[in-house]
Amino acid sequence: MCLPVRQQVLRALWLFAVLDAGLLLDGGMLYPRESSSREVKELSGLWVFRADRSPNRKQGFDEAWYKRPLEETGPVIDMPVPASYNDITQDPEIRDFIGWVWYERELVVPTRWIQDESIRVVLRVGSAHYNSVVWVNGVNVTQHEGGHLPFEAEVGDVLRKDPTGSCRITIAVNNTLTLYTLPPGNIQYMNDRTRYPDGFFVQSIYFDFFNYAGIHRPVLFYTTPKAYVDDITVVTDFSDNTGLVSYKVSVKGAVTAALKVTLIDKQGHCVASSNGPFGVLKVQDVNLWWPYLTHENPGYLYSMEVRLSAADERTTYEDVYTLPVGIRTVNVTSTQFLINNKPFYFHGVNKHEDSDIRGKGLDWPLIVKDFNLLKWLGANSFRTSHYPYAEEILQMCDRHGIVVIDESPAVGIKDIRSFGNVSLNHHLFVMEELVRRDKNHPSVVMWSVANEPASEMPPADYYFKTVIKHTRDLDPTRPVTFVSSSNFARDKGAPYVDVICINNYFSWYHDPGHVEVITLQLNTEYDNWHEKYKKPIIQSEYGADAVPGVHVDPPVMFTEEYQKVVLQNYHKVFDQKRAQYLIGELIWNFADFMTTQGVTRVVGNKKGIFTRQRQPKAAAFILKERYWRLANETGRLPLWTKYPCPL
Ligand code: GCB
Repeated sequence: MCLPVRQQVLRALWLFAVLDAGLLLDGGMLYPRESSSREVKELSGLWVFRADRSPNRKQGFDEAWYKRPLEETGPVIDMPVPASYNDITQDPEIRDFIGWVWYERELVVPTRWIQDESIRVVLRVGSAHYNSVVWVNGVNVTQHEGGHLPFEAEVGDVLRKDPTGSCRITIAVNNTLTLYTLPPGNIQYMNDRTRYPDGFFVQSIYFDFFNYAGIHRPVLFYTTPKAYVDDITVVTDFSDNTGLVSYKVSVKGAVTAALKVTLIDKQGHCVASSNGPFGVLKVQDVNLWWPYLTHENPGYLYSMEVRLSAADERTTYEDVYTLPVGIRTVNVTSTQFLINNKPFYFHGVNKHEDSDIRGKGLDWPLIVKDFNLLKWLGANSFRTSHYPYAEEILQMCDRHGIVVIDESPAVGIKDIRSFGNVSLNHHLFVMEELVRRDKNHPSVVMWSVANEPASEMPPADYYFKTVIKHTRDLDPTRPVTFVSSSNFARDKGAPYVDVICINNYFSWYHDPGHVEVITLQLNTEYDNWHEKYKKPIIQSEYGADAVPGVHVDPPVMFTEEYQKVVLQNYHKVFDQKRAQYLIGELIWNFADFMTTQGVTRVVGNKKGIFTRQRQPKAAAFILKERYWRLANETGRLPLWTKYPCPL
């Protein structure tokens, strides 16, 4: 649908009015970027660490460990940040630890941050799993619930109490999950003293990945002037060859401020500019943001420079923040997913943030390797199963044109008590945190509010209707889905979503060993759902475990041959249905990943097409051939000439 420019501008202004309605959160969460007015000081590296092994895990709070250097209150060990703590030591108690762990880092901050009161100093944690309490020099500056999203606190006043600039950051993190957290979990005490020692407990989780814990993403200081750009929202559109960037800037710390907004292209040319806190930038001869393998120049990003000037009785402030902006549209019909009004077929993967030693810790070599593998594979997309991934990963997606289905941490909502108001309010809050963080990424094309909840339970209907509606109100520009595995669950969620996301494991969890049933069962399932709801379908998970290096032919389960043949049977049906209403296929999983120990897992889940060390199994080559073929069929270009597939 191509509206005239004027109508599109009005639509954008209406959107901004809607976006602010009924928010639970106050303030923005812009990614910290250096500029002429902002400094960033990363605190990655070695921190000191202690797990609170006291029976009730409360010794640290009772003895106020945050008041003095951690090494004065007991033994400490080195701990890298960012990283999960679980696999760093040789101690099984640390690997499986549940409860509070304490991190500490001492440093000296630049004198001018202390002396210059017009500088605002913010401490930001990219993510820490799950509950965090933060102190600076013994003063509690913030706390946060939730393991996958950033939080921050203004700490200038605390730092200024010590003119030497010395600074001790203490972060206590607790990985205990309850029926009301996202994801939910439950602690069970085993009270049979003939079988378990005193105080023995286990944490039950209802999701299939290791509950890695610790400080998973960078901790850093950043500065802004006292009057600063607090948040920016952009919504993009285009009409013929004119791009439209509707923007809204929120300012804090000044009653009045002048704002200049400039859009700059890759060559450094200013292509549009405007003044004021909201407006629409018009870009002639626009370079749209296109997904990888659909255009010769995918992932085109403009830079939107926001320049604020303000003054109070004492001084003047200038703040500069530059946001990467990709101009693109997303729409859904009953049979298609449209990016820039062109049908887009997701041929991609599901991932996890997971690797040897680091667990869920952000790791640049791993991130870059994974993007190289995605491109090698010819994958154009992934789902952030089953929680929001690091902002740094989404920035890579923006730049490389990898399309993202952005999933909340609502995985494994299986207990009826997790559908009450406490959980619902928390879920709404988390959706706000997620949309606030990721709303400006062009790569993010859809929100997934949950994975495989027990939505067949009676209270789930109101629960999901509310979460989906809230998400749509927060962001009317992107479709919303939830991912389901059982037919019952799907039937409950499907009326509310824009796209039906189906997980199934035919010939694995059902009819194990019988790959011959896949095509019949998949066809029946698709036709039923599409006929009933007239919505496009994504195969959001399918796959089979393969222990690398295990071979049997004719294939049997857990071999590389079996994984291949499962995929090939699914692909037959995908090829029939993608001509109709199937809009994507995402393999489970990109790479093997760690899980809790159990009788169905051989040192983790082995459904990866790559090993955990990112080496290809036989299935990776099947998928690579397929994805490059799909890219050539569905891409807008003669891809063979532009993208020589490394087959
Ligand atoms: C699923 C889940 C995913 C599991 C996968 C499996 O349906 O969404 O988290 O890892 O199945 O391998 O069982």
